[in-house]
This record gives sequence, C-alpha cells and structure tokens, in this order.
Amino acid sequence: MKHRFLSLMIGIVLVFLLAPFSDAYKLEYGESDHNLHWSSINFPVTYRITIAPPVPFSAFEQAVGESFAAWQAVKNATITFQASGTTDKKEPAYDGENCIIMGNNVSGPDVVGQAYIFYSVDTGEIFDVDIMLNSSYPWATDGSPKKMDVQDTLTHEVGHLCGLDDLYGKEDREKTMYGYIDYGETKKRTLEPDDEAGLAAIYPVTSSGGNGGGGGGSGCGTVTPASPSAGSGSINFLWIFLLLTFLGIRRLLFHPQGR
Ligand SMILES: [Ca+2]
Ligand SMILES: [Zn+2]
Repeated sequence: MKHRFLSLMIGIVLVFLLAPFSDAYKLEYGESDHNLHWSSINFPVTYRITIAPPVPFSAFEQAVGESFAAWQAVKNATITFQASGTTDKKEPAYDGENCIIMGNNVSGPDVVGQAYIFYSVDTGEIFDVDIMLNSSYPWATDGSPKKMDVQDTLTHEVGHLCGLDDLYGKEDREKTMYGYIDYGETKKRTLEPDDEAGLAAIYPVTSSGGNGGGGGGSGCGTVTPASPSAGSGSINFLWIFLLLTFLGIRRLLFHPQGR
C-alpha cells in the first residue's frame, strides 16, 4: 500500500516536472499579445519563387509547391496557398509579396533557412513573410546526403509563415517544427500530428464550416493593407514588427527571435 502511494506521488511530481517541457506545438507571438496568424480574407496566401534557385527551376518549384501543399493538406485547418509566379528580389522586404529567395545575408553562418515575418503587433495579423535559404550551403531536391534539402527546409519555414514557432525538445526531433536541421535530412517534409494540431489551433474549422478567422486575433477593426509598398498613408510602420526565425544546422545553438 505504502509503495503504491509512493509511486503515485512520484508520478504526480514527474507529471508536473515534465509538463512545461513537452509542448506539443508552439505558436509564434513575436512582440504581440496575439498569436501570429493570417486573416482568412487573405486566403489563399500567395507566394513567389526566386528566378535564381540553386537547382534547376522546375525541381525547385516542385519542392516549394510540395512544402506548401503539406500544410494545406491538414484536414482540420483552413489556410490555403497559391503560387503566384516568380520574383527577382534578393532581399526580404515588406512589400506585400511573400517571396522564397536565396541569399547569405542571414543572421549567422549556421542559419540554413530564415523567415522574415512582418506582422501587426496590435492584432498579431501577418502581412508579409519572406523566406531566405542560405545560398552558402549546397542545395538539392533529392535528399543528397551532403546537401541541404529544399523541401525539408521549406516545409519547416512555411510552418513559420503560418504562425508556428520552433521546438527544441528532445521529444520534438521528428517534428517539422524542430528547430535544427542536418545535411541530407528529409524528415521535415512530412508533418507530425503535433505540427498538424498546431496549424489547426491557429486556423480552426468552425462548426459552421467556415473559417475561424485566425486564432481569434482578428476582427478588431484592423485595416489590412492591400498594397503595403504603395506609400499609402494608412500604414503606420511603428505598428508593423519584424520577427526573424532561424533554422540552424544541428548542435549549434541559437537564441531564436532574441526574446
Ligand atoms: Ca515580402
Ligand atoms: Zn525555425
């Protein structure tokens, strides 16, 4: 009897000890009180692909498309995406275009992929996300062991584009939102149940079959800038914040988002 009581107590203590370290998924907040999310009025979220990819364009385009498709396929989440042509941009910019670009002007040499998320600190609404793949690394689309896989990296980065944050726990290693990557890795191409649950938490399917409006953070009368770069006076740049997320090569530590 005494034994059973003791093991029960140990069990309870263990649950309390472990609970804070075992998030199934994590939402991005940046500096906002609201979790970062796209408003459903901007569905499908469109994206442009660099005209200068590190592998043949058709293979790159295919890998990018698969990355977005993995998230769009989540059954109980409403966000959708659409390819919208190419871009010759080389740097991230708050310009109303979500661009997949190559470059090595990233936050450190160990950063393989980096997402630039422009959002409203008042509502958490995301307006623009650019994703940069570090051009200093060798890239492939076939899981080559000594190269970085485009689809693997981008599926993780599109998770950020949707509003999901990195995970760093031992138990998170198989998840797409795990914050480290390695050469030849392809396991992030496919979502784990926790990745899907995270997306569904941000973009729930409501009982009416419609869209939940993005984490309940929208609907506060915020005006969505239709064309943020047009020099419109309706945008106060003080309200638009930039969140950087890093996908680092394995075993090298980063402090994500500096917060
Ligand atoms: Ca942009
Ligand atoms: Zn990340």
